[in-house]
Amino acid sequence: MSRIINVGAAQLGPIAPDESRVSAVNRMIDLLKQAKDRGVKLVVFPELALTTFFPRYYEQDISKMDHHFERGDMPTPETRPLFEKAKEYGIGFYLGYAELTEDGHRFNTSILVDDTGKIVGKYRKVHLPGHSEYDGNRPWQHLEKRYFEPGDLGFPVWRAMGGIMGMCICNDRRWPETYRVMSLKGVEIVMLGYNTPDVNTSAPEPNHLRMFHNHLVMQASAYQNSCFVVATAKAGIEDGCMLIGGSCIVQPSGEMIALATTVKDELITAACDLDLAKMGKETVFNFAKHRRIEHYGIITGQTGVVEPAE
Ligand code: CDV
Repeated sequence: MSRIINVGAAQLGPIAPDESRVSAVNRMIDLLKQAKDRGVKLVVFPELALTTFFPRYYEQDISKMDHHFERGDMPTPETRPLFEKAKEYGIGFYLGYAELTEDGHRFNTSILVDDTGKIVGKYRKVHLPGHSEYDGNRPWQHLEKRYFEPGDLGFPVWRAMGGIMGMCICNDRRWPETYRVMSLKGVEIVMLGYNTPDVNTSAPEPNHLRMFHNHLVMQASAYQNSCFVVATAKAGIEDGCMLIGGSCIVQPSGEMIALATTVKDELITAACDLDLAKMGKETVFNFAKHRRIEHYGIITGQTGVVEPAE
């Protein structure tokens, strides 16, 4: 039986601070329509896809940011039309949003909805970049450590739509542990959304490296874990802050098989043969045969660097 699944990365252009959820959802529904016309069965939307990338703004009282968060279960009244359209089209999707739980916890979250409209999985961002206090040396803030708690769900994977699916969010894509934990559970497609400013505001670095590193980490990780990576940006100038595009679909060889060419709303697609993931998992990256866990303990036993004595 064929294990080919048509996948789409539905990049969004900028979302202005005053743009409504309804408007963002309508833009996503337009991309879903394109996906349907192109025979796509699974669409990946960006990180925090319903709002502007609000961690760039400082608020002393974090509850003043709560209007950027979704409360209660998905779908909310504003997102319901997206769920309904996707179900009507028989398309599954990944959606990133800010989650405020009933007991007051705030997470940078994504969900996976299958092609029947059922929410099959939830992920909460583990690697939160940036800082928690106002930093006057930056042109804009990156306050994810202020507004979110680190995810408490680990890196689960799910059997859905004929494959083994996993999720992560933005900065997670830079960490090899993210993919390795999921690939130890057999992941075949890793989905992620991102918001990446084109300037590194924490240290001087040529701007072109932002796109290079974006692709470098995902191509290397797809190869080393023999899986597909479907990565979707929110891109373009949001309230004066430029976010890179470069949404892409990477196959298990590490090669890119689709790449966005704009920093606007744009759907890219690829037919992903999940058996390509199987091949690497059974040969070069046959973990059961080749991994040497007796030498890897330090990876989970130690967080920071401990250099040898002088
Ligand atoms: N949203 C993010 O996690 N952005 C980070 C930026 C701050 C470097 C990223 O890793 O792309």
